[in-house]
Amino acid sequence: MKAMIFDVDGTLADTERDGHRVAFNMAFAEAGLDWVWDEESYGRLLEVTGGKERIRFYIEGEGGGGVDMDQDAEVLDKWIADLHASKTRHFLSLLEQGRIPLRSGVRRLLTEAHNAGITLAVATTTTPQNVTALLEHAMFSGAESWFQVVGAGDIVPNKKPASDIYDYVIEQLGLSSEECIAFEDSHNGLLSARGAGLKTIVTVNGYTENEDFSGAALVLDQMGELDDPCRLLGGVGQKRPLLDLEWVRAVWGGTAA
Ligand code: XBP
Ligand code: MG
Repeated sequence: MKAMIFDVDGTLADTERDGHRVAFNMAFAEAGLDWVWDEESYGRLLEVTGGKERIRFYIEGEGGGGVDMDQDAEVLDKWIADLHASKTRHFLSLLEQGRIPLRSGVRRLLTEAHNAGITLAVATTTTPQNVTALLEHAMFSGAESWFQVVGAGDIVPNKKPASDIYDYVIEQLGLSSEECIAFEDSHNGLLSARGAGLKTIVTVNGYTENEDFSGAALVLDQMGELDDPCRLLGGVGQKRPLLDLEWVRAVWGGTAA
């Protein structure tokens, strides 16, 4: 096992409910829109990955939501991109305020892997600046330097569940999919990683816990800490208190029991 490739939203941190969702609503209010994405409806909107894609999905689902759907496609694209840029500004400011911590066990596992000389990488749908800011504010200043490749956002044509972002990261790493393992939190993310031929460990969260994770090598509620142990939800493995490098290697090698 040469590399560990991490999803960001929902996997490294619970960014969606108290981060992205809040930032979308702030951008909507700033733009004078009366759209409000509450916790429940946002769960349904998460079916579509990518913030700009999610806004478009919402507009289409709401029959326009006050937006003229017959306008020139380029004008609509620009309007969505501007609204999304405002959302990103608000999201970055939430991160800067330290409002979004890493999930349980994330810092520990990243540190263990880094110290063991395992290559680390990111494969995410979110905007690249969001990754930089999350690592900077939730992990430590300069933490992004631990990651050899950060594959993010519009760098590939198709977002998750397409495998494009994982294919891109694997290629940039100069490795084969057999030499890597992926970490995801969602069905869409799992499909993306599996599509790229990666064994995948899933740590679920409140929005994804009831999704279909067939094909995952291991499903846990979280990576966990000794005083905040993880729960085994699926896949092969015996009850262990936390996801450490030894367990990851065993899952990757198919020897976890
Ligand atoms: C993450 C996403 C992203 C974020 C918002 O999915 O779907 O769209 O919700 O980020 P994954 P942007 O964890 O599967 O990569 O607004 O920057 O797109
Ligand atoms: Mg995710």
